[in-house]
Amino acid sequence: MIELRHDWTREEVRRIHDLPLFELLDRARAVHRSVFADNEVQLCTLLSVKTGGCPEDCAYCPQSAHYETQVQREPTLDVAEVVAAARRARQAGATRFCMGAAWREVKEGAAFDDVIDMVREVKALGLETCVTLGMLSVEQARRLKEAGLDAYNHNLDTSPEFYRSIISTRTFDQRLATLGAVREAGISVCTGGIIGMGESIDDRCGLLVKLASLTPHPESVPINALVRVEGTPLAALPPIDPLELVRMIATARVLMPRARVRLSAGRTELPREAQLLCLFAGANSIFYGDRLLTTDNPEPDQDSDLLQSAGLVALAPAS
Ligand code: SAM
Ligand code: DTB
Ligand code: SF4
Repeated sequence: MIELRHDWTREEVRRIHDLPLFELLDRARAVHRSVFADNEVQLCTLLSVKTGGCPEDCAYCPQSAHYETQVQREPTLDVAEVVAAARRARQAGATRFCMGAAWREVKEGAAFDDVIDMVREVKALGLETCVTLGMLSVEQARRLKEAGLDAYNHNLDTSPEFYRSIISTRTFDQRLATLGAVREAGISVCTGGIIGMGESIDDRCGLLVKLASLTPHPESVPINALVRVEGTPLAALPPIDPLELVRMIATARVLMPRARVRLSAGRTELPREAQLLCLFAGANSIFYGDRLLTTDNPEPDQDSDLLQSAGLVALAPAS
């Protein structure tokens, strides 16, 4: 029996995070193998259904209207285009389709009605559905649930203290409130964060404490390495050491045994051995497809090779 705890302290988490690497890997692997089939990786495909022009000032984000980046503001995609992309993703082997909108929050109206239709139609293809639309109310979450939404992504991003130096236009508590609305509507919670934004190791542990304090634990925890985008305030930061990502993933795995931990943004800069080490350490999902929302992801062929080279298999659709 694995114990699920929600009361980890930052010190305890730091001790786990800082274990000798092989000891940390052993602990994470033991937890991972007690919950999941060892060689299965879920493939998720992302699509930006509304790109750019976002009023929030998230310092990492190329879609914020506060920064001059290559990303152009675009209208919401047609439902038919989104469904066609979802069909292609399913054909390529993805079992989860995640639609993102560069919104501060969900507003009632035609655009939200369209997203509701997207969810309904993508769900009808037999894919798991996930959306990330910014803040939302319980009522809006209920409408999404009714349409067939499986999961809502809304990241805590970093520790409550460091959060303030990354985003000024909304608070950490507002993020928690949205996650509460998602949970209340019976939608599964996808929430994680980003490393490489200049935060300390304690900040990373602080984020993990907050994620693990959610009761129940989030079903899905994306761990992103910052994609450093020209024009954003974080563009000139140094890249992370890949082993930092390995440690972050392994610690998340120990704290949240049943969560699907997702090796998310930042893989184009990670050597394949480092990616495999992340999957060894407890990640069991990747984004599959050559684009994330607005930035590059490895080519599908490369990813197929990556999995094959290690004898990993893509998670089959739930029957
Ligand atoms: N606007 C919505 C929101 O922020 O909740 C949804 C879309 S937003 C792009 C989803 C998540 O992508 C962010 O919370 C952040 O964690 C991640 N993200 C955005 N830009 C990133 C970057 N440059 N590198 C790594 N992760 C990033
Ligand atoms: C998450 O944690 N990572 C994904 C997904 N949730 C929505 C988004 C990554 C975005 C990377 C930057 C971009 O492509 O715009
Ligand atoms: Fe907007 Fe989301 Fe980007 Fe923040 S992360 S600027 S809320 S699109």
